[in-house]
Amino acid sequence: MQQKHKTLGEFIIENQSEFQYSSGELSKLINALRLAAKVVNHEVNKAGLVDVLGAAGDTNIQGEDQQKLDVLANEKFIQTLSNREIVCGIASEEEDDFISINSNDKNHQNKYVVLIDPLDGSSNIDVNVSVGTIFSIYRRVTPIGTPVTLEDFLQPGRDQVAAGYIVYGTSTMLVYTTGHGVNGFTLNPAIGTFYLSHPNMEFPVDGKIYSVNEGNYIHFHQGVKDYIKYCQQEEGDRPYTSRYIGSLVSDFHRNMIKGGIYMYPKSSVTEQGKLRLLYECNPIAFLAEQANGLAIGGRTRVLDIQPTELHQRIPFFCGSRNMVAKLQEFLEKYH
Ligand code: AHM
Ligand code: MG
Repeated sequence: MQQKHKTLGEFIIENQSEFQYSSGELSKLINALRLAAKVVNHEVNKAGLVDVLGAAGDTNIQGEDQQKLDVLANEKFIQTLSNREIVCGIASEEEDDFISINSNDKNHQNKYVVLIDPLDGSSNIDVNVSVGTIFSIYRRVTPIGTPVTLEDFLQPGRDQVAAGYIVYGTSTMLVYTTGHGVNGFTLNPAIGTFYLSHPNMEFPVDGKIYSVNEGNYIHFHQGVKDYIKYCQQEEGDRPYTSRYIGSLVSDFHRNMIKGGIYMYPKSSVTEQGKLRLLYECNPIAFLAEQANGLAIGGRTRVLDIQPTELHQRIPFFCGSRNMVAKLQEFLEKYH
């Protein structure tokens, strides 16, 4: 049994043996993400001071250009991972192409690539609503010591070695999995340490919350429309409660704790859906399954989709097992 009040650092060391490839490299990598998370957390917490410190695009008193927070978060994560030389490649939602680290160095033995959405839901920052960072880690498929290629990043989600998110909410939490369940750590801002606060997180099998941007209802496919109507009907434990923050990490986090379903369907205006397979859907789907939930992209299991491009979008549904299964019944009716 895991004891409470363990620090994230202690937890990583104690659980290193569970990593399939336990050279300590993955532990170092998660430690680096933890460090970057603290830096970004500090910046996100200052966001309300933007009028005092200067808005993005302005020049501050030291003559430095102010940056948008999502650009800054992107830089912090990339810098931390590249400077510590613990990965061979990074792909980010904020970058057009992947970044190869020391790709010409034959002695470079690092085997992991990281895919990251540095600040998801960033349109929420201006109104002081929670945002998050999402990360996904794979073992490269090309030989160690050679430059990484697109193939190293276009792996199906089921091959993830680890995935997680940081939610910058009323408190800041880092939640991750290495394929052995999901654990959540809360930052004590006074001393800058993450503590294990949510061991073995699991979705309740049933839930009563549905999360979807209902403003787009008219554009949804019939199966999704019917499921939404089902959620609203008065019968048994329905109608369900509607909760939508518009920040995937926060909506997912709440639903995992309370029981619920998150939906971002494709529609007549967004034919592929909105969310990105590699930076958002795969890591969240890995967490969902590790927490005894389900994640589907249309009718397929998200983790089985073979990616074809870095910034690919898919329709995305995830959450409590019975809720996703019910939605699937509605989707099947129209196929
Ligand atoms: P982003 O990567 O541009 O921040 O977009 C992703 C976000 C998710 O966090 C959120 O669930 C969704 O977009 C909200 O989209 P919408 O405003 O269309 O409902
Ligand atoms: Mg995003």
